[in-house]
Parts: sequence; structure tokens; C-alpha cells
Amino acid sequence: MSFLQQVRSVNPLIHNITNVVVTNFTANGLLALGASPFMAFAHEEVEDVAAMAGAVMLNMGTLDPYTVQSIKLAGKAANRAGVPVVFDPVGAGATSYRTASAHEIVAEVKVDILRGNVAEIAHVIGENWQIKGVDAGGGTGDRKELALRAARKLGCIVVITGEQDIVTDGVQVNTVSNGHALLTQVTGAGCLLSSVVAAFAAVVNDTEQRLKAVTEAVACYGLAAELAAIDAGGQGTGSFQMAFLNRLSMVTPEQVDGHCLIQRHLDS
Ligand code: ATP
Ligand code: TZP
Ligand code: MG
Ligand code: MG
Repeated sequence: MSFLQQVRSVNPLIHNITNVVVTNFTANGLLALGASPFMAFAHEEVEDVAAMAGAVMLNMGTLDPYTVQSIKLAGKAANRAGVPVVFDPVGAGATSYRTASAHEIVAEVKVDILRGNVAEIAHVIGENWQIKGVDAGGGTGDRKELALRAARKLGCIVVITGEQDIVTDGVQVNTVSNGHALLTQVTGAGCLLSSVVAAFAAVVNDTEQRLKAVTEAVACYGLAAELAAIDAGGQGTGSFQMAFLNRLSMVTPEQVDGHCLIQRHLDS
């Protein structure tokens, strides 16, 4: 059974501590995919929610000290319970507060999967890359080498997204070329992907399979966007967003099998 089929049959509970911009879109995207979203950030309950979830997605998009503490409490509870943790360091590098918070989070929480744009990933590991607010700037450098350094430094899977996506565990590097430029016009496209990655991670029993599942998640998401762009037929970004949710609910394992653009290689 493909990971997508497993998500739809298991309907995993995904605990999201996410930002105020994307909360509704994320919940609807997870429902469309076949997962069960739970947004909870109160200090009084985040540990309980994280421990009962299939996976936890921690996102620092609209950060404040209360949310940083929510993220740390949930992340540590997930670690204790063996629940996979995805971290989306939105805007790391944009302000010193965001960069410092991201550093604190990865120091205190064992992150299993780090997903962000190239600049965010660079700043999480103390490197520099041009950033414009929450969007990757026009910086240059070797994205694959950066992903490998981040994966090795943090001992986790790293997903760097953009026109081409890189997924690595520090040994194997998968590149995914699915996706559509219209995703850049929908706020929360990256944040929802982080939650979709969490949903795929939640159904993996054998952690050896996690890299494969995360890569399939990224390809499946990009393919849904390609199909949605056809459906929306040049009607603009609002129609595309709606079509994208529709396609997340309808994309089939056979379509993913037939149209995923994944290249796999070992780092040499
Ligand atoms: P940023 O803030 O830099 O936009 P993000 O957190 O929104 O980052 P993205 O890098 O935009 O995340 O990735 C979200 C999704 O959009 C991924 O599936 C990615 O493959 C896709 N994507 C981003 N840019 C493009 C592009 N130019 N062409 C095709 N797909 C893209
Ligand atoms: N501002 C703070 S968080 C946020 C914005 C616009 C959403 C970012 O979402 P994404 O998925 O990184 O585009
Ligand atoms: Mg984007
Ligand atoms: Mg983002």
C-alpha cells in the first residue's frame, strides 16, 4: 500500500502549532488529504495533545514568547512519546528574534523533519542566505550541499522547497520536480506542506521508511498542484487555491506513481 493510501486509511491525528495566517487553510488541506487536524497551543494541553497525536507539526510563522513555549512543550512531549516532530522555521533569518527562537527550538526539541525554504534552513544551522520576510530571497549557493549539512548537523531529514525540492537524511538525496509556480501565490503553501509531511510521517512504522514517505509526500503535493493548475484553467490564484484543495482530496496513488518526478542518489 502506498503512503498516500495509508494516510487515507489510518486518518492520522496531526497536532499543529501553527501561525494565524494559515491555520484554516492547513486544517482544510489536512482534511482534504485524509488526515485529522488538531490545532492546540495552550500550555495547559499541548503536552497531552502531542503525546496522543500521530505526528506533531511546529511552525513559528507568527511567533511570540507564549508560542515559543508552546512549541517547546509540545516538541519535548512528542519526543518522550516517540511521536515524530516536523519543524517549519518560518522566517528564520528575517529577524534576530526568529533566528534565536529557531536555534533554541532545535537545541531543546529533537526535530525529526525540518522543512523550509532555502534561506530558513541556512539560518537554522547558523549560516547566511538572503531572505525577504517569510519568503526565500534571491540568494545563491548549493542548495543540495546546504541540505546535507543541515541534515548531518541536526541528525534529521531536511526538506528544502522551491522550484525544485530537496529531501535528504544526510546520506541519500532525493530531488522532486513536481509543483507549480501558482503555489508561490497562495499563502501557507509551504506551511500546509509541512503538515502534509507530518501526516505521511505519522503512518510510517519503520523509521527506515521515513525518507521514502517524506519524498512521496512532497511529490504528491506538487502533483496535486499541477493538476489543480489545469483545473483552474487560468482563472487566477483564488480558483487555483480551491482547485488545489480539491485535488489534494482526489489525487490517486496511481497518479503519484505515474507522474512523480523523483530523482534519487546517494551523496558521493
Ligand atoms: P517561500 O516562503 O520561500 O515561498 P514556503 O515555505 O512557502 O517558502 P515553498 O518553497 O514555496 O515554501 O514550497 C511550497 C510548495 O510550493 C512546494 O511544494 C514547492 O515545491 C512549491 N513551489 C515553490 N516554488 C515553486 C516554483 N517556482 N515552481 C513550482 N513549485 C514551486
Ligand atoms: N506571515 C507570517 S507567517 C505567514 C506570513 C505571510 C505565512 C507563511 O506561509 P508560507 O507557507 O511560508 O508561504
Ligand atoms: Mg511559498
Ligand atoms: Mg514557509
